[in-house]
Amino acid sequence: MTVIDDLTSALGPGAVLTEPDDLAAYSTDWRGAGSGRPHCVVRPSATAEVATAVRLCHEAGVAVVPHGGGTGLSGGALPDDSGTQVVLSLARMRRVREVDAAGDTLTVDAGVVLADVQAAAEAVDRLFPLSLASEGSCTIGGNLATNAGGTAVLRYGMARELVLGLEVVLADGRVWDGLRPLRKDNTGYDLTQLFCGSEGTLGIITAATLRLFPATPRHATAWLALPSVEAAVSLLGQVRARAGQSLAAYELVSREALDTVLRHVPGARDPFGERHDWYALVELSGATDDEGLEPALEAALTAGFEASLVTDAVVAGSPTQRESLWLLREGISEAQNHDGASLKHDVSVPVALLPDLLADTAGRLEAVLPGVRLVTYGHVGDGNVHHNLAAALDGGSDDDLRAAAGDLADAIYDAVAERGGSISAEHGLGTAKRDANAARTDPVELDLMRSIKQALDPDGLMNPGKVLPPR
Ligand code: FAD
Ligand code: 2HG
Ligand code: ZN
Repeated sequence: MTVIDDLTSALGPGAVLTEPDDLAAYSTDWRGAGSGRPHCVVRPSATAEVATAVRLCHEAGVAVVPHGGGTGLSGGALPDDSGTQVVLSLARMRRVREVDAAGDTLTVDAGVVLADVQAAAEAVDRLFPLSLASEGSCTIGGNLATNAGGTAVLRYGMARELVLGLEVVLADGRVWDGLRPLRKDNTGYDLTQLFCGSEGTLGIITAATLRLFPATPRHATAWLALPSVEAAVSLLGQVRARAGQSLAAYELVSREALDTVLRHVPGARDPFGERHDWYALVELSGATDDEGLEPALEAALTAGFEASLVTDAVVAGSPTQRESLWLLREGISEAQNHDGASLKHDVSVPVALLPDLLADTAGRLEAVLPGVRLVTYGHVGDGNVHHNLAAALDGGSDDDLRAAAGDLADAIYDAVAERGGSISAEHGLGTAKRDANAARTDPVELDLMRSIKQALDPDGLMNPGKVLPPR
């Protein structure tokens, strides 16, 4: 019996895909930037079926690659080219298991799409604050496995800060039930946090108990033109001083990034008549009308204009206008998919060092590939920028860009390392950033990670080749 026969007889023929047409969707990622060859795709519909599938693969010595929404940007959900790895899709595990409005928790299957998690919270007048442009496709299991960030981190934290408990299928097929809705629980090592950000290399998340927050249906949103990244960082302080906990998002967009959206996203429109070098999207949010969101935003903008930190501003006057401002920020990643090759670098440094990092890398990148286009944007409030690179529009070539990819990445990563930063702030390592990270990580830290991997997955069958380089 092959593992396909075993899986088919245990889970039924409908749960195992083997036809080339069916496998195609699991053979490439959202960007079309990576590829792999699945042996088959197994689609369990419940935790017990995930456990059975993983146990059968374990017994057969076959590697398992978990797959959520397939929107990850580091190649983590792709099998390798060997044609021997089984992709395990959580797409049929879409059950909202329990909503506890009194306890402010929500328990869901791992395959529930993030937008549906948000909607389940909204249905009981609560907020699940994780917010990504991919929220209509990514799954909560994938979000936790990558410890996703997004636009609400400065107020609510990364995905790992939004989870209280997990249910996980381990490498040998046993199920760990850690679905505890407790806010306080000091009973030993924090296993829940161990699985967050582990990118499917330690086990398969099958369900999660999540934290809910008070709903924030009121918003005050502004799109600002700024003279520099220094101004963006200084203005952040001004906004914080006036908005306090109401500050919900503070996003940076370079002119190159805005131009990319304007070229490719239908309905996108530059709110200003003039061109500017930098833009910020600032949003305050709250529960009621009497929280003074508009006055706080106005006071911050007035201070910003007086200190020459802001050169122009538009404040959303309606939900539709708010959406159109957000489109200019959230549309960037999608727009880049239609704008030729893009080398993605998702880096973070302490926020005060961002201006210096961007100035320094601009010079280093120009020295490697004259004219290279810096499509920079990101979550400036968290010190996290997407320092994406594209070929010059006039005369640049994607081939030249790709040929210089290694040197361009080194230029960015060296500058980041010199400032104590991270070369993967929120997208994880997968295969795309695995080696670059290992080359820059303290050997003691790498050893600790290898020990954890060895303890939880001694046969190396859980998403092998991701996060840690093969020995
Ligand atoms: P997949 O892509 O399917 O998988 C990602 C990784 O998690 C893989 O290693 C996979 O093996 C593993 N995995 C998936 N499900 C499980 C599971 N149940 N158990 C164990 N391992 C699992 N990321 C951010 O952090 N911030 C952003 O702002 C952001 N914006 C994005 C915008 C766009 C347009 C796109 C396309 C992506 C964006 N991302 C962002 C990337 C982000 O990582 C993913 O969108 C999301 O977190 C991945 O979820 P997924 O379900 O698609 O996971
Ligand atoms: C974002 O912030 C995402 O829009 C995607 O993290 C970043 O595509 C990217 O590089
Ligand atoms: Zn991002």
